[in-house]
Amino acid sequence: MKLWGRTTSSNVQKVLWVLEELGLPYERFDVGGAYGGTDTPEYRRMNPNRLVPTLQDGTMVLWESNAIVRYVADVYGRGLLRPDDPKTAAVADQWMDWQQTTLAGPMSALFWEVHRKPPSQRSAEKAKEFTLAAGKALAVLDARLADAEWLAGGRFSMGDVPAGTLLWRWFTLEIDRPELPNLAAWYERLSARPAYRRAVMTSYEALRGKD
Ligand SMILES: N[C@@H](CCC(=O)N[C@@H](CS)C(=O)NCC(=O)O)C(=O)O
Repeated sequence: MKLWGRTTSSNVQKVLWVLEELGLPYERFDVGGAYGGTDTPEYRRMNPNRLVPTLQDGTMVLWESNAIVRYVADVYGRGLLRPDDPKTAAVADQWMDWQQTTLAGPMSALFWEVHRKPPSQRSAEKAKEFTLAAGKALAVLDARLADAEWLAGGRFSMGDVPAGTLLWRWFTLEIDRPELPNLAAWYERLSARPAYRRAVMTSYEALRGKD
């Protein structure tokens, strides 16, 4: 497989994580952010949105990170990433959609405010506002994780990947985090996975260099 996307993108990290989780061979190309390369005719033909990630698997070309995670789980990770039971798979799907529609917005606003913006342009007030908004969304995860170890139930699955990817940022940014004990315990479980450490827990120094 071929993956286009800089490793500092959380959406690229989701794909890297599932490829690493399944031990699949792949080649990755630095594209996006400071690397550029998303506005060439070749790239636009693969991904008309000019965003990362893009995955190629043989003749198949796919964009939208969660769609890619579902595809990889379906084709290569049945029973592991993609739960066999359709009801459990539907719950995994639900949390994946929730990440895109509910969590990604406030988390992205927060990340830009406290990390990506040059320090002189950051606002403590906005950081507080965005921390509150992200914390409110994450409280929904915390409540879910009071009844289950993983988002789809008793086992790790693709359902944990999109929201789990954003947790590293949440727990390492310099912000005043609300207490969410079930979320913290889930983050510890995620951090124990070598694939998560390799794909998601990259250093801020690396992030700063190539934003
Ligand atoms: N909904 C898309 C969003 C993709 C997206 O916004 N990617 C960002 C990075 S996280 C991007 O390509 N930004 C421009 C760039 O890196 O040049 C997905 O989940 O794949």
